[in-house]
Amino acid sequence: MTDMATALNGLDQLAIEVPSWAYGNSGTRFKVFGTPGTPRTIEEKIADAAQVHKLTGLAPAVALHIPWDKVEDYAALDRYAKDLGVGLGTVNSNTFQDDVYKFGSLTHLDAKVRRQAIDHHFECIDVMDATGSRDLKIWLADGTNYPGQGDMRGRQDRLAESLQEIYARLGDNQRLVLEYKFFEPAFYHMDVPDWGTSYAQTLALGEKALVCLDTGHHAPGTNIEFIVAQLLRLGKLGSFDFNSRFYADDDLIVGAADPYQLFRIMYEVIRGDGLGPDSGVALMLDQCHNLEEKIPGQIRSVLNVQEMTARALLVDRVALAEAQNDGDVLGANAIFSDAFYTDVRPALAQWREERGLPGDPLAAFAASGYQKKINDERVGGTQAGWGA
Ligand code: LRH
Ligand code: MN
Ligand code: MN
Repeated sequence: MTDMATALNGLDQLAIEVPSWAYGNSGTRFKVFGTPGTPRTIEEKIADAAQVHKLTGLAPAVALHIPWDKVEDYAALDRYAKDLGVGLGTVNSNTFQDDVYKFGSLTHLDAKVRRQAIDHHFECIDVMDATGSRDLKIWLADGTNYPGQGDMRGRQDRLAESLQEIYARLGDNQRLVLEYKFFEPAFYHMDVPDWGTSYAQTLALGEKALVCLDTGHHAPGTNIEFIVAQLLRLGKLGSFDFNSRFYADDDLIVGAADPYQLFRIMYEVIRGDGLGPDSGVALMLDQCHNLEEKIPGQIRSVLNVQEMTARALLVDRVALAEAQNDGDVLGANAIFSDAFYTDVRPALAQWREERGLPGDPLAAFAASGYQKKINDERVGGTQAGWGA
């Protein structure tokens, strides 16, 4: 196995974007439970996100969702975030909550609806210009519920045209990432259901268009790390939305359901040079905390990503290649899984302390009094939710 000190050096490359919406209330279609201290404004969401970074050193950027995080002055919001020690990251568009998009947005039959959806993306690019954000993330709820309901092929053509207009608006240092999802809210077909569709659409646009992989957006049993390896090979992996799932798009704490899968994904990220600020791959969380407190929930997630990255860095790639070349099936598998089964937690606590961070960020948060402070302060107003 690679020695621990060498492996942990690689962790300095790790930076994870947290989503603004993780700090608001969320739930299922049955109930959204309120939580004391929940932010009422984007400024309060950013303040909470800053706590995650302060205690872990892992989460220097906050992703925005427009119009959920709409403000008058985005440059001022960026300055506010920087004063708290974080930056503003990916800008997510939203064409999934307005009545006008009932039958689609960028794919809609009616040119007026497509125009409105394209203009919304132009507005998102204006936000990026003000915040200095690099990435515009597009996830579309577009699709149909019944065979025959729509012309799937015509919808692909209209999608390509709409994306082309949006792409043409991007600045030199800006990118578009197209997220796919195999079902929901549409149940027969989604217009961007899989990485192949996202790849084909972004390839047609050009090199500033890339694929976003949300780990909760595949059919059960899908080998996600294979998709990661393939997209990195093709130079088309732009970003991740990390979360974990038992059944569908559960949006649970990253690594909670299947830490081994997270390890395998991070191994392919490292193998494909996808780790680090210059890699062009943005590691983002996309989560909802329905029952648990949100700030510790986000801390748990970024720590899980760090822990599985550390274990993946432990894989002895030279020995693994030798075993693979020798056709040593069990030997190769043992080298791979030995790294996974290594407890890196004591070494990570030390790694943090060496960097002036608390060895146990969750305990430090509990001891900080921050939760009590916001519970007391944030009374009145409307708690932000997933969608507000
Ligand atoms: C869709 C999705 C997409 C949205 C977010 C709120 O399921 O993953 O990334 O922007 O959830
Ligand atoms: Mn997502
Ligand atoms: Mn999702």
